[in-house]
Formats: sequence, C-alpha cells, structure tokens
Amino acid sequence: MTATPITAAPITASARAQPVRLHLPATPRPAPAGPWTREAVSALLSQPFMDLVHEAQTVHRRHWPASDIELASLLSVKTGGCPEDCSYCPQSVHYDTGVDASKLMAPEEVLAAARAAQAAGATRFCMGAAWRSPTDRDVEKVATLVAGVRALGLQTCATLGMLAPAQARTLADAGLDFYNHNLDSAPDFYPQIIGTRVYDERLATLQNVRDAGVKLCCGGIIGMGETRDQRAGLIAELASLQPAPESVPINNLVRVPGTPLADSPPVDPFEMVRMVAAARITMPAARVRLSAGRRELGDGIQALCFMAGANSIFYGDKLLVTGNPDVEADRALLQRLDLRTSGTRA
Ligand code: SAM
Ligand code: DTB
Ligand code: SF4
Repeated sequence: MTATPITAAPITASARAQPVRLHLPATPRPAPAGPWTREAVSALLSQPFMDLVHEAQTVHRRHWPASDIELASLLSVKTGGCPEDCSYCPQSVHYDTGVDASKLMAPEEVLAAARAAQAAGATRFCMGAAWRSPTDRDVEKVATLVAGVRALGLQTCATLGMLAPAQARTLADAGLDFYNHNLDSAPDFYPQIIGTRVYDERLATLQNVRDAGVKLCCGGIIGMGETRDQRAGLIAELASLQPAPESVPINNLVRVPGTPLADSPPVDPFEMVRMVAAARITMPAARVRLSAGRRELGDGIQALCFMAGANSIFYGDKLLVTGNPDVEADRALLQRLDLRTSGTRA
C-alpha cells in the first residue's frame, strides 16, 4: 500500500515519468573509526531477533525511564518546490507529486499551530522547510519563529537544509534546541537516492550546527532498496559522530506516488524494530524517534519498537505533507501500552 500526500492530485501516467537525474559519484570516505564499525553494527543487526530486542531494552532501561515517550509535533513552515532531487521526497521540484510550492508561513500561523500542538500534549515542535539551503533572510525569519515557539515553553527543532556557520549561530541565538539534518542512508547507497548533493555536505552542516551549540537530530530512512549491511552503515556513521546525535529519527519510507521510490517493495517491518534496537544500543543517550511511516507499521510493530528503545514519536495528524496516525489513535495506543508522555529524562 502506498501513501498519498494530503494535498495530492491524481497522478497520471505521464506524471510518473521520471526526469533524467545526473548522480554525483560517491566521495571516497574513511570508514567510521569509533567503537561501532559497520561490521560491528552489521553483526548487531543480524543477531537473533529476541536477543537483539532484549539487549536494546536492557540498554534502554539503564539510560531512560522505561515507559516514557516524547511527543514531537511537526509543521511544514515552507512546503514544496525544493531544488534537491531526494528520491523519497514529495517536496522535490523534480517529481510530480501534486504538492504545490508555498511561501514561508506567517509567524502568527506558526505560533497558532505550536500552541495547538502543545495543548494536545507535544513537548517538542519541529519546523520543516523544503530548502536546499536557506538564504540569510530566510534564516532571520525562521529565527523569529524559533524565538516565538520557545517562548511558549516548547523545545524547538528546525530542519531547513544545509546551513553555513553564521546561520547556525543565528538560530542558536534565537533559542533553537535541535537541528534536524539526516544522513538518511549509508555513504555507499546515498548516490543512488540523491544526485544533487554529497554525503560530506551533510556532515559539514552537522558540524556547523554542533559548533553553534545546537543539539543534533540526525537519523535516516529504511525501505529505499538498501541492504541490511547498508542500514548498518548508516547506524555506524551516526554512532561515530563525535558526540553522537542527541536525537535519532528512524523513518520508514512513505512511498509517495510520483517519486522514484513510489513502487519500492516494502521492507520487512521487523527491520524497523532491528534498526531502532541498533540505534538504542549504539547511541544509548539519544532520543530514538519512531518517525515517518508509522501508519504502515501497525500497533504491534510500534509496540515492539518501543520495546526496542524508541522513546519519541511524531505526534499530530500530519507529518510534513503526508499523513500520520491521528492523535486519538496514538493516545489510545500509548494508553494500551501504559506509556507516559512527560518527555523528560530520568
Ligand atoms: N529539506 C530539509 C532536509 O532535507 O534536510 C528538511 C526537510 S526533509 C523533508 C527532512 C527529512 O524527512 C529527510 O531528511 C528524510 O529523512 C525525511 N523524509 C522525507 N521524505 C520522506 C518519506 N517519503 N518517507 C520517509 N522519510 C522522509
Ligand atoms: C525526520 O527524520 N522525519 C520528518 C522530520 N525529520 C522532518 C519528516 C518526515 C517526512 C515524511 C514525508 C512527508 O510528509 O513529507
Ligand atoms: Fe525533500 Fe529535504 Fe530533499 Fe528538499 S532537501 S527534496 S525537502 S528531503
């Protein structure tokens, strides 16, 4: 089953025809040197499932309250028209997905959404913009949004594409707590999904964000046709960042009609549980967020992901442009599993 963006128009056969994409060659990079090499993570991911989940739950309980889940809400403050060609993304200008480009939202609209998210129980508010890299003027405007959201008492997160050092400092000064910038996949798979930027550009922004004193939210996507070893490669890269990201979103590909990955065979949902477990074991102090694609996972797999150490979800009826489980369904699931939502650490 594929997901449809909320704003999608019917996709015609011609809209499915994909443009020719010029992919950049993979940059040769040294393998991660930390304790979590790709080989070590690969071995972890391929452990017997029950052993892996047991180990992850044990690590989780050492670092976090066992039953506490953070609720993070997302808002697309600037939607569509992105010049990047990320094969999974409904907001890329390269694909006809029925998502129209819009301008940056006005502060009062964003603050109204943040207040509503807070009233519904969210403790973190993430603002996403479909930019390759914002202009300084864009960053100034988002800084105003960040300051406003923080003044409400919410933790702030933004995801705006690549940032220069001074731009990261502007956002830090406005009170940005987290910057989301995903590595998405292993370095050797990356050129197959994105042709308009290279892995090292991603790493440079992560460094600029760190240098500005903003915490990192950095993870990836599974289900794009990568191998399990390539999933291990992603986890090894994340765990080898010095320090590791404070927040790690694990996304299950939302297959959006019109994108090149629309017809990707779905990944075995137990791979999602394995990824969450590997993230928990290798990055014990991180919030591991069960992110996009929860609707396709169902309640049982989500429960296993919580068991494996996921302690955050995107909460609210919409992600950026695609759907998410509705708030009532999430509240019911958390209640059935006796999960609390204080969003605080032990
Ligand atoms: N433009 C910015 C960027 O790429 O960093 C911020 C927004 S972008 C939509 C944020 C992240 O959403 C991507 O890095 C990717 O991991 C995730 N994402 C986008 N489309 C997705 C999809 N169809 N399924 C799952 N995750 C997706
Ligand atoms: C992340 O890792 N996942 C979120 C958030 N960071 C910005 C985005 C998911 C997007 C899913 C597809 C969409 O709605 O555009
Ligand atoms: Fe989508 Fe972000 Fe890629 Fe742009 S950079 S196409 S918004 S994932």
